Amino acid sequence: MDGSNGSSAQHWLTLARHTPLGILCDLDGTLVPFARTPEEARPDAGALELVNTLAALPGVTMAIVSGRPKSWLEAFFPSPHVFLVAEHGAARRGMGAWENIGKIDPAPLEELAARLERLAERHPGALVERKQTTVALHYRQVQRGMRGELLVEAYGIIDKFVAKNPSFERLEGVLVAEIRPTSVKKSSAVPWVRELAGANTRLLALGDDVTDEHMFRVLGANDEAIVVRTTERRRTAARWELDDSNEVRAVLRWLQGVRAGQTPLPVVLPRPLNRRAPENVTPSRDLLVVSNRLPEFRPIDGDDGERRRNVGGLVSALEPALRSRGGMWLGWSGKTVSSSEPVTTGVVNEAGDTSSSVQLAWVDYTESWYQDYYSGFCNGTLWPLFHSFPSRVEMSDAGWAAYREVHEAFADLAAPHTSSRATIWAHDYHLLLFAHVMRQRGHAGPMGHFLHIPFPSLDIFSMLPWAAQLVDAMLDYDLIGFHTPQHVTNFAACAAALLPAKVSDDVIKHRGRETHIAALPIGIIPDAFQEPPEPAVVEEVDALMRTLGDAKLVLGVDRLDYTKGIPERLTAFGRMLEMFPEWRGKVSLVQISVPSRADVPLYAEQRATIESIVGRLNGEFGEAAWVPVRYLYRSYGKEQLSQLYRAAAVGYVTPLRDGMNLVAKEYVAAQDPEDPGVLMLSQFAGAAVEMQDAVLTNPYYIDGMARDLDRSLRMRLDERKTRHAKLLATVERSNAVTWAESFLDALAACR
Ligand code: GDG
Repeated sequence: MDGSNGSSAQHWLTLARHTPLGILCDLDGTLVPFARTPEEARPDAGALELVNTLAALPGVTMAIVSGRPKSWLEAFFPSPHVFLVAEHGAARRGMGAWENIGKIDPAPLEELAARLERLAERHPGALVERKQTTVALHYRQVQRGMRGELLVEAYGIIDKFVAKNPSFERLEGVLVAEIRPTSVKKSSAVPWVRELAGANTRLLALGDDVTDEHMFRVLGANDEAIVVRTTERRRTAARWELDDSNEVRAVLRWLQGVRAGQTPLPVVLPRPLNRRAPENVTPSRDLLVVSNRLPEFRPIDGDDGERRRNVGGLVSALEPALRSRGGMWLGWSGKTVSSSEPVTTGVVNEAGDTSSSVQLAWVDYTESWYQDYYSGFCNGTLWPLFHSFPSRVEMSDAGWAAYREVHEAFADLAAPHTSSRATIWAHDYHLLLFAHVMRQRGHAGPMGHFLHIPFPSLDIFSMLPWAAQLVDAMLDYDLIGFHTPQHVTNFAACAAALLPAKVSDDVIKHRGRETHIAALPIGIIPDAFQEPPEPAVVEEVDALMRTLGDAKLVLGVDRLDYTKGIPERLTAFGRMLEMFPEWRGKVSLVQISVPSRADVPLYAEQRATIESIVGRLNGEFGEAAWVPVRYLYRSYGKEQLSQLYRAAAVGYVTPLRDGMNLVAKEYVAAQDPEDPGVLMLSQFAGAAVEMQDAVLTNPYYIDGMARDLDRSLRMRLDERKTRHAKLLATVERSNAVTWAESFLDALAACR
């Protein structure tokens, strides 16, 4: 007997005795435990007997409401007393006869199923289940850590299909993604059973999956729903919960005993779910991602704006993990409010009300936070310091105070929405103190941090008056990830020098805690740069290419930032034209500078510097039919970027310092393997550690860079192919999703 209180017991006794009583019970994960494959999950003799006995009781209507096909259900439940709902409601059998619900044309699913099957062949453990009106991709048996990669590709295929075929939708179940007709939902079973059972029926629905929520949501005030918590917690419309199929069977057996006139003691009763104001409750999330800026989730074109698709590399990397865990992403809304106004915070579901969708939570910044925290401490102090530009560092007490204040604001919002055991993953230099403020609020779960920019050497880092406090607070994380082994070494050296901490290569012990430190270099999603672009996209870049004539293209793409070494890069290009005049008229540099932090004076200065160098070079070398440098201060879509990358003979990636540099990886991914361009890469980009087959260059040494550029432009096809093949293998081996999964796996392993 569990600790259920007397009123719960009375409540259940009243329901169990009610006539007529309708029971709607899901199978997989509810009455039958999950097995490794759908074939292996078969109702055993105990489950079959229980269902048949309940169905035979007077005053009870017993319906199995499942996603399984009708032939499968019929094989197990031949008795006409058991009502069956197959494929989530597409077909149903009451009183012995099957009827199909609605007109569904399953033809478009054929090609989708074939594509998913080809995908599954490449991912051991993945399994495609083809039903009459749905296709399901099961990934329960795919090894953890390998699932994300599968899902990114699968979602790509499925989302395109759904966009083309709006009568179908993707639904995520427990380790299964299912594509099914939007018109068919388990909710249709509720009025059907109610009608069949007769006037005054009370219903009891049991299920574990998001598809069962459709049933739960349409139940009446006198009905009850029990959610089976086989996996992570998520939003539910049920008022009661049970742990597993054993408990479900125990409750149903008890109910059967009650109706048979016995008064059995309940071995277990459904436990009430604590429900605060039901409309506003945000469920506790098991994975919280925190970053300064929230990912952009843009509506799909032509859609009603409810379903959204994400843009941006970090989002693609984290999306599978967030979706499969029903995670939340917390960040700045991008909005500033006057300091006298209250700061608004909020939480929304990113994709309508699907309970497994990602939630977004945000904080607005006051103007003074924007000034002192974002522009000040983050971008005026930490950014230049961590990139080893000490002369550009600005420091103020107000900056440090605002830095701490904003962390408190983020934690105030995160704490009530996150279970105290949830996994938290914070990103970048904006959030170095987040673990510290969350531990102060009692957070006990694993917390990790990934630093996207370099961590500097001790002599640079110790210029910060709050250096020791910062490292001390960072040691409240369980895992800190960096792009390169050098960043790890730098951090360890700072901890050893500034704190009474015990430091080894990969663990720092301090204040009775252990923090693991590791190099976990980020990757990209290579496929995203390999797909052929849409014709409309092609035209704009083609027009740009036509202006270059036959000249070879050297391409630079960066946010406009002084760390990216754009003036040095332009100067080296000019120097190359001086040293190797034979290139004049035969090569053009296209430099795309994406506007960034334009309101910070240093960035405005940088822009002016770049523009004046471009003007000088074009004035000095330009001819009527040839413009040496095309400078574009704007951003391009990913497809246009891919097209430009592919057209470029040299990817000219020469930051003075960079945590990683994704453009280098994207350039490699986009090349034609039969005629690839050459990646010229700064030795001070984190990417250089993994990409030793690039032409590595020193961006501070202009003559050297000019020679390296000449060498890259002259490189023969066989050498280009050899280098590219090795670089591509690196880029494909560890991609953005494997990176996210490895980080989360490493974080879980810390505990
Ligand atoms: C920080 C670290 C680290 C560029 N132009 C456009 C555009 N981009 C995209 C690129 C690339 C991304 O922006 C730039 O990433 P980077 O890695 O090169 O540089 P940061 O922005 O400084 O990123 C860096 C990174 O974090 C990840 O950890 O590698 O070291 O500084 O993905 O494709 N995207 C679009 N239009 C453009 O015009 N859509």
